[in-house]
Amino acid sequence: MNKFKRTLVTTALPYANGPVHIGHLAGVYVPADIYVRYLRLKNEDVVLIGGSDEHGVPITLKAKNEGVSPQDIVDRYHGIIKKSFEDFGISFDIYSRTTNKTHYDTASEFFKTLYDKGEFIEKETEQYYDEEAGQFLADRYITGTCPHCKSEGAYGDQCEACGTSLNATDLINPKSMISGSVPVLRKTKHWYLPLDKHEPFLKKWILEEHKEWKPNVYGQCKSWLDMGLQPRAVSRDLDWGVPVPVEGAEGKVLYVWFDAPIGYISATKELTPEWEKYWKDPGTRMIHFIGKDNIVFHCIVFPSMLKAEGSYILPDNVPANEFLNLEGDKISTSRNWAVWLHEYLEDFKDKQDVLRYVLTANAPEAKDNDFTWKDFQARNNNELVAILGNFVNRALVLTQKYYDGVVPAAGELTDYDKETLEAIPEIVKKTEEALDHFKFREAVKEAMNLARLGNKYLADSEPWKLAKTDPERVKAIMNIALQITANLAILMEPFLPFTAKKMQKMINFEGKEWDVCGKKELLEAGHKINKPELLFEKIEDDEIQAQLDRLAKTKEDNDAAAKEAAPAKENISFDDFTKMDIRIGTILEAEKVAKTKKLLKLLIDTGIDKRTVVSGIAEYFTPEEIMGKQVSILVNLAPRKIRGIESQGMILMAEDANGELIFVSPEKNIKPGSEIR
Ligand code: B3M
Ligand code: ZN
Repeated sequence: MNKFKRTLVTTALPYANGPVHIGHLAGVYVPADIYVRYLRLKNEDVVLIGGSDEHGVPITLKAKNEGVSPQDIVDRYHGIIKKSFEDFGISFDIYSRTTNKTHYDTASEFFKTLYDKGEFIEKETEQYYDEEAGQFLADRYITGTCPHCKSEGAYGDQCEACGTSLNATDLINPKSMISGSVPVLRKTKHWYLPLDKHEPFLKKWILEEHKEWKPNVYGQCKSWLDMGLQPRAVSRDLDWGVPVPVEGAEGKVLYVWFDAPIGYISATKELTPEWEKYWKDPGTRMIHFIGKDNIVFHCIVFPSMLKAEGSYILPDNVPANEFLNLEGDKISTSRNWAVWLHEYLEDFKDKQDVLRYVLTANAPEAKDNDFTWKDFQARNNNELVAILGNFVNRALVLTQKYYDGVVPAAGELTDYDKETLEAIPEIVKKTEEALDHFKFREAVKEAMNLARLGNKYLADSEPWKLAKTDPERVKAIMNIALQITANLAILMEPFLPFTAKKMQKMINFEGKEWDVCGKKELLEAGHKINKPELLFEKIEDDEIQAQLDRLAKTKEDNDAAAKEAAPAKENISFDDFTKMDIRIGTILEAEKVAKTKKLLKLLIDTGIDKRTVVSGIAEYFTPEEIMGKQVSILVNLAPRKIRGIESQGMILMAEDANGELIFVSPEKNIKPGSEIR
């Protein structure tokens, strides 16, 4: 039935330069985890491999910006990412990282093998060099004017204004982002993987032998192959990464996309001394779970590397997902437009399965999809609570009530009972079929259909009305409801592992395997179940509103940041400046000026005297919250009357492009009257 003896499942290694968000989970890790849990329940030999991708230019840039080392950055985020995956029950057999020694050795050796086999071509090209900083510049380190749309601030690899991919040498007026100096062209040598050489093989292997791959994956491969492949550089002039292990390659490292997929191999090595059987035995089926932006690397580049090496197997399938958007906009780390996994758990404690469920039911399998908080709430309240939770709770509570928690014998069955029981194995079969084909949306929908079936069965049969009049009938109904519950406790495990564990505990049905699924008599008469607890709870409107408010605030902040700062004013002399007498003062009293919206009357201790100042800040601050605050005050501004009150001076405020006001206050308390200059 299956020509494979074991399965190796890999998940894209997230860059360790930020935490992970719902897009990561929906696109890669939840589907991979569902798949692996399913295979494990079927008792198959399967390993789930993951880890952090800790190389690449963005990590070095972030380190530079923060004034720390790249290692500091990746240590920080590797920890956060690993914890998030654990919290969400992503059941890695190993979650490794690409800065460890095993990986350096493995990547280095892999390169060396290809090098010795003559699988690379060496090319000398001209690349930008920063003479002040004394280093070659990665394309991301260079900015300039875009040759296409002429906008400033285009990067050496891409203009973000018009979206064109660029070569650094295309930029007009290039500037190094490290020193700000004008870079010069210098000769440098690199190693290239001649993808063109592998093209005939790839065409046959993908286009002819893997027609079953998902249409989005197959289609992307086809268009790459139709365009024709070019040699790709596999080394970079950079000081962060795996050093190129050949003589004369000082200051060069392996390109991050060369070493990262080898990370899958290194992690397997760390996991087990038998790693080779997973990577080299044709009896292994290798599956890469990735997002759509990684397709070319996993379907074309990495297979070419493996093929060139010669002793490795190739992936059997690459079920890449499309992207998940958030409330209609692309998820973006730099714009903070995301639901971060660690933050989700602060707000929705212990609700991992709710998010897993929503992300699976709405997974971006065939096209980009949108996550909305309203949909999240609706799926929780109308599906998890109202269908699955409600059914299981009813079945268990009634069993406690009528039979003290002991499964009753079914006795005689009606046609409706038999039909209901017949439906169980059918639903299980459909769920399996969907899982086998990486159709996780469909799979979870089928699994929920079993809960729907149970819910409808109980609602139709109304055992609570028959308790007195027809106790034999009630026994049959409750027996069937419990068989459905037991089936659900296994069927749901790949999707909702935390909930399934709870269910299994509640019905005293732990440690079972997938093969019991679909059976009509999982719980024998006389089997004792435990006390039920609620599986899910309603999510209220205010919880959802809080999330929407947070996103609205992010939008506002982003808009404000995008607005230009006001243009600079004309120069003044130092004398002009010293004419202003600016001091620190303390607000002693504050009250609203009657019949105005904006004005507060303040009494300020200026260190020289105590004086009244009228300030237009009432829309931003209440009198109570600013009492006692230290502020900056221009004390020699000529007094003027505002609404009949003499204002003696002016409080200094900072105002952003959106008109938000904040005080300019000393960093710590200082004596009133201290001069600002
Ligand atoms: N780190 C890109 C990404 O996170 C890259 C994946 C590597 S998989 C070997 O999208
Ligand atoms: Zn442009």
